[in-house]
Amino acid sequence: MKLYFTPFACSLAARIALEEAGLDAEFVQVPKDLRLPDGRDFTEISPMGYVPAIETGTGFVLTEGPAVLTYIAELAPEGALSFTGFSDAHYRMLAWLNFISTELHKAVYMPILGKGYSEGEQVAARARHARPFAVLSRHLEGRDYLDDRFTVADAYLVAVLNWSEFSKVPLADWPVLAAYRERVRARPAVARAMAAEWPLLKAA
Ligand SMILES: N[C@@H](CCC(=O)N[C@@H](CS)C(=O)NCC(=O)O)C(=O)O
Repeated sequence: MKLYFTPFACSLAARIALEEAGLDAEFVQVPKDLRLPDGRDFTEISPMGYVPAIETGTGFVLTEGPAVLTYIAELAPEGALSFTGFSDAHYRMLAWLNFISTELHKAVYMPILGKGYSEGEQVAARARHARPFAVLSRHLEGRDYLDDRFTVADAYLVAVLNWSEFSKVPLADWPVLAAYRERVRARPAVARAMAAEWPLLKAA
């Protein structure tokens, strides 16, 4: 499998999932001009030009973070990254993936970190963090992970919370969330994934 990524973007969640599951992959860094090393334009793979995208050995191409993460979770050894198919916990995980995608990634961080947003839009986006952070903080109080054990939803959440300082989203004011991020970052597979991308981010 190939993972198309940008250092420390949301695609970091997919790298964490692959590391956690011990799955092999080729990692292709998407350049700023979207021209891939093989000459293709990245929009031929991901029509919006967004990471993450995966390409399997059989040529199946999948985009959209929550779908990519669910796919990797299904490939992983049973129970490593998700819960059995038709279980309440499985659907809770899907709900968290959607929550992170819509209430945090797109609503809060994207207008701050993405291109083409006005200062007013950035201020409004930053202010939107309080409601989802309060929900998450209440939920994570007394819990190690979003559910009874680590899943791809935690991989996505840590990748998104990583952007807080850079976006001036005040994570330090939310001790439960700050402690959760430290706990997830301390997992060996998460630390390995972040260490792999750190020099690439600095070089970018
Ligand atoms: N709907 C996509 C959005 C992914 C997305 O926003 N990716 C960002 C990085 S975190 C990206 O590739 N941005 C490049 C750009 O804005 O040109 C998903 O959920 O996977």
